[in-house]
Amino acid sequence: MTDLTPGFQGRRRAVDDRVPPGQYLTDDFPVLSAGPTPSVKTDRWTFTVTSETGERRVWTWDEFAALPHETPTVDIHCVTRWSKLDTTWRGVSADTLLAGLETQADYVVVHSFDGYTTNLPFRDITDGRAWVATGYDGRPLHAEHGGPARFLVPHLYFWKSAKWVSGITLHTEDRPGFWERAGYHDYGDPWLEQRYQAGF
Ligand SMILES: Nc1nc2c(c(=O)[nH]1)N[C@H]1C(S)=C(S)[C@@H](COP(=O)(O)O)O[C@H]1N2
Ligand SMILES: [Mo]
Repeated sequence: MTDLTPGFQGRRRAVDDRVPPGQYLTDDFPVLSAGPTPSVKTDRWTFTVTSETGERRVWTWDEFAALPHETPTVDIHCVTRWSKLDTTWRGVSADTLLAGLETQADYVVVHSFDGYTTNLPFRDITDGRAWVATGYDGRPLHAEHGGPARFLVPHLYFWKSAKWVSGITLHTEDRPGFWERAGYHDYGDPWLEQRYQAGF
């Protein structure tokens, strides 16, 4: 392969390094939902953060839209083995939603309007690693992909990125969510292939 330019080799290696073990790349955006797509109207949409002591922060759609937004470009990895590189979203960082909140919580549960839940360590939604996304690829987020708003935690398998998100609750103990109770891994690191729990 001595005829390849260093630049080409460099780019190829960089892409391979971004695909976790057991995953293949796709340019499609598959839709994976446990049930039908719920109709979530923005005029009745709210996002609620509830701390372990019951302190609540609630945003309406308009209040949420007024928060500072970011446009992260990230790679996403589904446990069904597809990965998609350089997806661009628009959303509010979880850091913004949690700023100044008094909490001793070590875990969060993300809640959705369809009843879906998923659990994460609290630290995994801090430091610019999680967003509530309302836009994808320059457009409002399509309902099939979780619109009007979904959670986005790209460093974990995509089932942790709850669609049609309604809020997060903070907890001092771990509370497994929908797929985690059905045998998916509690944490779901794609680089460690944490797909399913032992025993399922
Ligand atoms: N509310 C809700 N969120 C959800 C799901 C769901 O069924 N309901 N499925 C999860 C799973 S298993 C995956 S892989 C991703 C799929 O997101 P996509 O349909 O946008 O590709 O959403 C996750 N978030
Ligand atoms: Mo999934």
